[in-house]
Amino acid sequence: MSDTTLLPASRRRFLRTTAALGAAAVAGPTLAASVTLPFENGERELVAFPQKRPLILLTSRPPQLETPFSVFNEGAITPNDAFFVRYHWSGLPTSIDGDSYRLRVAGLVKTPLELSLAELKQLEEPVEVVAVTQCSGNSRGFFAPRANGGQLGNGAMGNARWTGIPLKTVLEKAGIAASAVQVAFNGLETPPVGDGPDFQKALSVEHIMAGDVLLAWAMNGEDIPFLNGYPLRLIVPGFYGTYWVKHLSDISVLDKPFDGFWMSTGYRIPDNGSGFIEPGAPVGKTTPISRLNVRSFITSVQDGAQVKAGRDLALRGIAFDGGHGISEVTVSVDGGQTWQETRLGKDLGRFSFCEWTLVLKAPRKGKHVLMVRAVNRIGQSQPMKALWNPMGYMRNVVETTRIQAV
Ligand SMILES: Nc1nc2c(c(=O)[nH]1)N[C@H]1C(S)=C(S)[C@@H](COP(=O)(O)O)O[C@H]1N2
Ligand SMILES: [Mo]
Repeated sequence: MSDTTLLPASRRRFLRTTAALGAAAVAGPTLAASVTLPFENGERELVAFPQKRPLILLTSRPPQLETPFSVFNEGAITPNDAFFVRYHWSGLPTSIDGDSYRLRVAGLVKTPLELSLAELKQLEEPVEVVAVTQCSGNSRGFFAPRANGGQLGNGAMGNARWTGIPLKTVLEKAGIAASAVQVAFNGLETPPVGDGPDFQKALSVEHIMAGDVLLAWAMNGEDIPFLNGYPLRLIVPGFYGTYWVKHLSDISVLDKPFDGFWMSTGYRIPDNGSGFIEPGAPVGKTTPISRLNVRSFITSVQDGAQVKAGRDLALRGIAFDGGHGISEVTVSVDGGQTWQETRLGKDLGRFSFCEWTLVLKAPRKGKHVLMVRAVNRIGQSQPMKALWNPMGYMRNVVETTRIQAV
């Protein structure tokens, strides 16, 4: 079977649209529409990439696309064609042949492996996990003082059902050495010549052997879309997106911590327990970013919306955390003075978006400030006042939505 039979229309579309995008980057993009994110210089175009509906464009080379926030009101699972996209380097392969693709496992192993997709799929019974991936810099555009990096709204996150096998299974098949400490991961794309360090990440052996890190080939029951990591990506439930290496091609078992740029310099946070500091304070010692902070959003009303006074208002939204699971979501309609408990939706597992609903009893005429706050099973929650770090990572302030009842 060739890649054209695996991805019949989509691959051809990818090749064609990639060429068109190349021309567009010179002539100015051809656009579906535009939106304005609610911060300075927040004007963004909506652009449709291969296998994607029009998404909010941050950069086209490399592709960086945000999910329009309204998508999160449609359900707990983010559709593949609306799922955000983030890359560090523009050197993407123009096509990937699922047939000749091999996953290499090397380093401190008894038997180095080269596995085809078909072989991987037969190693053991596939497993599924519903898990959120969120870019460390999601919501960076709201940081004040401004943080350098892509000025993202709240759309660099998504929740999908991933199918694959535990990475642990593959490492056991290769036979890792007792001295193994970390495992490094590389994907198929490369930085443009001379431009910088290849995107590679690493996890501890201990983390992988706990069993929840997966090698996934399917997303929401279909092949993973090209821009989300076809044909295989690493799934690291509960961890920020940076570890979820796409187009995974090389796994290397190491007897010491991996020292590549994206672990030793990039994606590090202040090593002070919270990862946040006072604006302007010295960063001090740093540590690699890891688990997702608790977050929650109202998805059913937009900031500044007008609603009917005296009529019940059905509110809904989502909450998630780094894998302990959400235990409570509360909403305030008086700017944080009092809080009402919401009803949690179907439990899709501790790594998933958790939906919540609340019927707001007949709001009085006038302005109201809604707030939403989640708590996870170990009591972690969200700060009332936004916390800060110079990288603009891990934002998780209690979100505020102003409405006017008329
Ligand atoms: N091969 C590869 N994998 C990668 C990256 C990348 O640049 N190259 N970026 C990472 C980062 S920082 C994020 S947030 C997620 C984004 O996943 P998505 O594009 O599927 O939304 O992919 C991760 N995996
Ligand atoms: Mo990211």
